[in-house]
Amino acid sequence: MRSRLILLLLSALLALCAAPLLAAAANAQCNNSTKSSNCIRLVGAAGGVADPAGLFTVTVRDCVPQGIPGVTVTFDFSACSDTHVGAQAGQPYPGLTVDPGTRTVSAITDGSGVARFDIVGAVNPATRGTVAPTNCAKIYADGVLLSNVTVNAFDQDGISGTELADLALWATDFYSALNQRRSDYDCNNSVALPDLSIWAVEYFSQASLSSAGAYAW
Ligand SMILES: [Ca+2]
Ligand SMILES: [Ca+2]
Repeated sequence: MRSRLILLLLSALLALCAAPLLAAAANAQCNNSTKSSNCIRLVGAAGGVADPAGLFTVTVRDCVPQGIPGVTVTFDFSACSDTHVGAQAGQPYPGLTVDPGTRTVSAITDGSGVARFDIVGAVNPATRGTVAPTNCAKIYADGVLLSNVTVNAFDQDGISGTELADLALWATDFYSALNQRRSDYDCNNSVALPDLSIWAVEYFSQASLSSAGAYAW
């Protein structure tokens, strides 16, 4: 009787230990994770607060599907040639970790499996001659590729936040007909007048009055 009880206890203990492993294995087999948009907007800040126009969420779920807390969600911007991200000190949004070496920005999922980003960044004037492709940024969850997103930025020169000089640079993209994704604010792979309308709303919001003081790359 006693040995049977011990066996039962051991079985229960093994099941408890195996549960997280099984969840991790199951998660590798199915991807129920979601993102808030197909494009991420790099923004400025005002009064020490990152512009809410740049808010982006990634929700990491297992096969149940249920949100997984404590997962490191990472944006890899290394293939996004014409934009760059502010250095760690210039990222007021809480919980972001900038790695200049790998050109990544990471955040940890909360109790509901949600990782939140609001990244200060801009078009890089030094590489403006390049055109980053659609879906240049990769999103990883604990190192596993989840998805890709396109990157745009209201601040076209990387200084003084979103101001009229940026509008002039946006216009050069508009007239070039190259459909640079950096200037495509409604995320339809085309630079057109509706994007100008979105830029104007952003400009008058005055939520991106300042740029990053320094850039991570
Ligand atoms: Ca600017
Ligand atoms: Ca567009």
